[in-house]
Amino acid sequence: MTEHRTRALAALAEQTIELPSWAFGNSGTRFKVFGQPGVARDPFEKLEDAAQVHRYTGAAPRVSLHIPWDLVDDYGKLAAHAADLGVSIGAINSNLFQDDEYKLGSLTSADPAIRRRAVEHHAQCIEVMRQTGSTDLKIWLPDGTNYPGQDDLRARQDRLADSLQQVYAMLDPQHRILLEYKFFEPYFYAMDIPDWGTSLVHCLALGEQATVVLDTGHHAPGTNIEFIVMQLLRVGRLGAFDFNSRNYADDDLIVGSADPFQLFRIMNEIVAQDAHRPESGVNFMLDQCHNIEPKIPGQIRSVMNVQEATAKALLVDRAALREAQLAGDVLGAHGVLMDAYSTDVRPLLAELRASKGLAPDPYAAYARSGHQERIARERVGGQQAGWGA
Ligand code: RM4
Ligand code: MN
Repeated sequence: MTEHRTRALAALAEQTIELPSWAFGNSGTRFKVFGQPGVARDPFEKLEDAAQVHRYTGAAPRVSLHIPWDLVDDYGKLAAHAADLGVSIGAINSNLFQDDEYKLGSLTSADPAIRRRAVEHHAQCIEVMRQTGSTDLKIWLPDGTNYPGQDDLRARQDRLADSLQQVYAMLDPQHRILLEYKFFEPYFYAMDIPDWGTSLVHCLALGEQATVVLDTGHHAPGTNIEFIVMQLLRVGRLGAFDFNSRNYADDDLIVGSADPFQLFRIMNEIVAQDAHRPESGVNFMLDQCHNIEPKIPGQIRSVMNVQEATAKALLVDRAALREAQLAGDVLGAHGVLMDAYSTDVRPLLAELRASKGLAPDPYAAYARSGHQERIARERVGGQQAGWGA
């Protein structure tokens, strides 16, 4: 066990988790957006909040941006601000769901002028990547249809393939496309990228710089997500996660909150293929909104939950597991996994944090810091950032 612990500590020390800028703005339900005192008013303040999460966890050094929600005049200045705070800019998310013209589709639209506009938006995002040093262009396609017969499903795929090809052609060599899928919403009959298979088919057609992003909230209930993780790793196309927790729909709750065992099963497949290592290229991002809970502590809790699931996965006795599997020892093999899952890894993570000069409990350390009270006091005036701002 001590040997496992040592290896787990070394692996955990290298693990990083990317934070979404939109987690730090006001958000809510379809019915009401709840404001909170001290919430960031612009992308610069969002980065300051993200830097707090990194300061107490030591594991969250990058922040994803959403364009145009995080539009600024000078991206060089924003990147420099991030660097001053000890963080950097991560994935750039495009936005294809807020313009009236996109009602019937963006990259899939039957109207060539609308498709061109959607492609051009990605040129703008790629420019932001160049100015911020970001390497990941994340595309979540909200396109789809509500009624059978509304549009030609095949034609929509063909138009999508063509639009994506144009976006892909604009990438620099170090850039990647992260192509996200979602089984329903905002449209309810047929989404144009509803599942990992469709995303993968498009990525394979595009080329090696295109990879799939798996949002844990974007599957039908009961879907075996860890199987998808295994398969995408097997073919070298798992580019990133959007981590969150769902109960009913795309709930965007704190990852691992309702089903920590699912998060463990996912991380177990990751560790089994060594994809937790930074060289694997898998970007472990959060995609969450904190509607009723405070934002910075919500992100800290999320990072801690990913770390706990990873630590447990690293403690799985792989040799014993393989032996039991080869011997056909069904319950023995299952027991090896459950032993790791049942381990209290909080002391291990406290040790990891001590080795980085951090407090053992980042959540408590942030609460003690007085930062939350300070931003509530100081951030007065101006417009708080929110969904779409
Ligand atoms: C989508 C998807 C994307 C996110 C948007 C705002 O459901 O998860 O990742 O950018 O929401
Ligand atoms: Mn997502």
